[in-house]
Amino acid sequence: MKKTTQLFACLLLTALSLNTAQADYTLNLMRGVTQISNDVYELHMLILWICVAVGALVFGVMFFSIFFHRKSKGHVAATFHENTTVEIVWTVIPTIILVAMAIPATDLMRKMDDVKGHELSIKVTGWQWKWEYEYIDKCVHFFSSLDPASEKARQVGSGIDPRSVPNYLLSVDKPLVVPIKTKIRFLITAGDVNHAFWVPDFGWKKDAIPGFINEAWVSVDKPGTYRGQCAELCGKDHGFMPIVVIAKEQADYDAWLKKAQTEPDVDLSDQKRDDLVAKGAAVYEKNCATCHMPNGEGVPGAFPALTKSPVVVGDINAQSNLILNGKGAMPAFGKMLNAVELAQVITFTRNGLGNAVGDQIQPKAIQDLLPEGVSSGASACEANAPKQEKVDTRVKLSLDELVVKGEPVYAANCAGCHQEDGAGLEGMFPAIKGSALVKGDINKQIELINAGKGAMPPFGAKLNPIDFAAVVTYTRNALGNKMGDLVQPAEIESLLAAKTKKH
Ligand code: HEC
Ligand code: HEC
Ligand SMILES: [Cu+2]
Repeated sequence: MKKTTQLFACLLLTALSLNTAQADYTLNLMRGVTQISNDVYELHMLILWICVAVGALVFGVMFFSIFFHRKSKGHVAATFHENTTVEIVWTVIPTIILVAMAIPATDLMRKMDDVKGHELSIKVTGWQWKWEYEYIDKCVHFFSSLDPASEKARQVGSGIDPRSVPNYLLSVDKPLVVPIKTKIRFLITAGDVNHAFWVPDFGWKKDAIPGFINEAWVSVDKPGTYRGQCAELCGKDHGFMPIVVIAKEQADYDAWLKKAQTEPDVDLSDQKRDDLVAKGAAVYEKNCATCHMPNGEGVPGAFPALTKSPVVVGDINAQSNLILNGKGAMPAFGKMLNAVELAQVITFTRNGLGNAVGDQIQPKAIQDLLPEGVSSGASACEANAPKQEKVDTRVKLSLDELVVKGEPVYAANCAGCHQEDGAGLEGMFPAIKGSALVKGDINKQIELINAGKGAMPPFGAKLNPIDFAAVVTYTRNALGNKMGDLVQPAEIESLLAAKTKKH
């Protein structure tokens, strides 16, 4: 008896404290911020009141009978067994009640599942332990991780009082931003283990399962910041992958989208030095080894050695600036590689190729070195967009016109290796001047420039047909060559189209 009293007192106190001590907590479901979440709330209330009515009725009859027909009053229990009428009644009535409850519930579940007519699709991928968001066809893609303030405070022995951190464990570095009053479809999946996407204000929770795509949708009624969490135990940092959705008015969202589209499509979070070095080796191999040689010894007189180079063992920001902006024949990589690749290759040159400076640069620091508004690497938009802008290849150009157009294309794309005057570099890059290939079959030359060979990069996907035709014609009629022939953009286009079809 004493135990029961204590239990009841305890429950009562909990209920009271939930209700009053902290305004953030209430006993009931929240209404949320969408039509569906409101419908869920209404359905929940409807079912609750049906349950209350059934409970009141059943317990009412029971308590009435127990009290008014008790033995001490002289009542004697009936002795009948089996009563078909009673059994039918207590089967049929609950069945009717259940069916009556199932009708609105099914109707609402169908509405929740119906993504027809969505105006925006966002792919959500759960990772250990962050969320990845991709705005389909909008060229926006980013990762969202626990915000630095919570991250710092959560470390064991950080000495930071979590209560001093606003929205502790419920804020992120890059929130998901959506327009209000727009039907948004979420395509939810996971990259490693099971997670679940849950924003209570949306009125639903969806599993994120590797290899599966679950759908859900939302149309947020009013602007605001809505917070949620991963709702599936997904490993040791399950509690540290919150979700933050910011709903904005259409105009504000459009402005945000425009800005987001120019941001680089990479995960800028910090990496360990060993990882940077390991990945940087591959970036170096692909982008730098042609000139600085695979082991970093360079080519005397042409390309400086990186091994023991004063630039490489010197100030890391100065080195980074040189690699971002280029110098003389050294190309500017700020626009060719993304911030992550740049951080990797720079850290690699300082801790590989016979150097051991022991420091590193992180992708975020690279981003900061770039001028305001310029972002390194291809943004999601550029990466998704067709490689070449559409040009009209029906134009017929004269030989002189092609040569004039070809000169800047050569300077921008070829001179770094073959030199401005086409003399090439002994033993490294063949001369264009007097080259057997340039003096030979034009189709063979087109093939080489399209597909590349050895250290010669492929240009088929990089140059549009007009620039391609111009640079080919330029090499054959300038830089000391005088073939007198030309190729038209339309021919390049059909040659390259025939090539891609064969594959
Ligand atoms: C097309 C050839 C070429 C490629 C490709 C190239 N570089 Fe260079 N690099 C040069 C030249 C030429 C210089 C000398 C620039 C100057 O001082 O005028 C140079 C200078 C440097 C220097 C300064 C070295 C010193 O001691 O002065 C560093 C560091 C460097 N490059 C790193 C890289 C990295 C990293 C990559 C790949 C991401 C790369 N380079 C790709 C040609 C190239
Ligand atoms: C990163 C350095 C590099 C760049 C940039 C480059 N090339 Fe080359 N190119 C080479 C190398 C290396 C070869 C030799 C390939 C082989 O035969 O293995 C070559 C070969 C050639 C040849 C054949 C020369 C011969 O006689 O064998 C032509 C023509 C040529 N390149 C034209 C171009 C044009 C046009 C561009 C610009 C659109 C260009 N290259 C850009 C490195 C480069
Ligand atoms: Cu998770």
